[in-house]
Amino acid sequence: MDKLIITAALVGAEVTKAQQPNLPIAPEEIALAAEEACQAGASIIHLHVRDAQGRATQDKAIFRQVIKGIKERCDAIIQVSTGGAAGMSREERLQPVTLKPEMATLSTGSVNFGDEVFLNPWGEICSFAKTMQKYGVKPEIEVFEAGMIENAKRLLKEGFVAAPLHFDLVLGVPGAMPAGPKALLYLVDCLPQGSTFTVAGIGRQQLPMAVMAIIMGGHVRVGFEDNIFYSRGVLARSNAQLVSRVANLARELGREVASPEEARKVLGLKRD
Ligand code: KMH
Ligand code: ZN
Repeated sequence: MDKLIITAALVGAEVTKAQQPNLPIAPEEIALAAEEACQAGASIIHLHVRDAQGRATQDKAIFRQVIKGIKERCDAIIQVSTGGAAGMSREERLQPVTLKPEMATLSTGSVNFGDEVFLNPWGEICSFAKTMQKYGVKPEIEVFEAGMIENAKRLLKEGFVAAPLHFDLVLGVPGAMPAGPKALLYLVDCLPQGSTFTVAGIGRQQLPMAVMAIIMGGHVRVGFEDNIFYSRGVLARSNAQLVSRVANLARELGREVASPEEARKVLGLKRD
């Protein structure tokens, strides 16, 4: 098995400071949280940013500032979100890709997302993929429902993305694919041969899904974007605390944790 790549999804678009007082929001807070997560074993930072009021934004200037801060502090692979928040326009969502980060997310279908709809029609998916090709950014294909894997295969067939693909299997978003062992096994079974995958369990499913991913040879995403608790009713102290638990579990289970440089090799990333 490859060494375990841990992605830290530090902030997301939906969680608030009222729900999780340790949520990093300001650019310096996000950069510091990235450094701590990296020290705890994360090799990818999945990045959303917020404006001065704490609202989700895809503002290029804020992404630039946060990416600079992270790069000054650690060597993690930066993976910008192109999902942003439900309801954002294609142009708004694509802004951080033009900064040429090493990776960006690519959601390959539409899905109910809590009370909202996260809309990704086919034409827009192609245009996101084309923009990533243009800027030399490796997509992480975000899968919230099984049909999204079929769209990824179509992208591959039509030349919008190149193999080997890397997926993030997100399980447990309210209104989307529920989390559980059978769901995860099914999704992994659907992946094109040679793909790598990360598993992101939402809420209380974060930990059990992470353990399954470790055992199955997949990779793991944790962080406040997906789950704000350490255990039932107990808020996590930091993103790093969640990363650290997964790193320790992986070692206990006999799986080593990848450094950013080792993660780049597994994912076929070339530094610019
Ligand atoms: N906030 C969600 C609507 C991504 O980062 O690309 C979409 C999302 C996916 O978070
Ligand atoms: Zn995200």
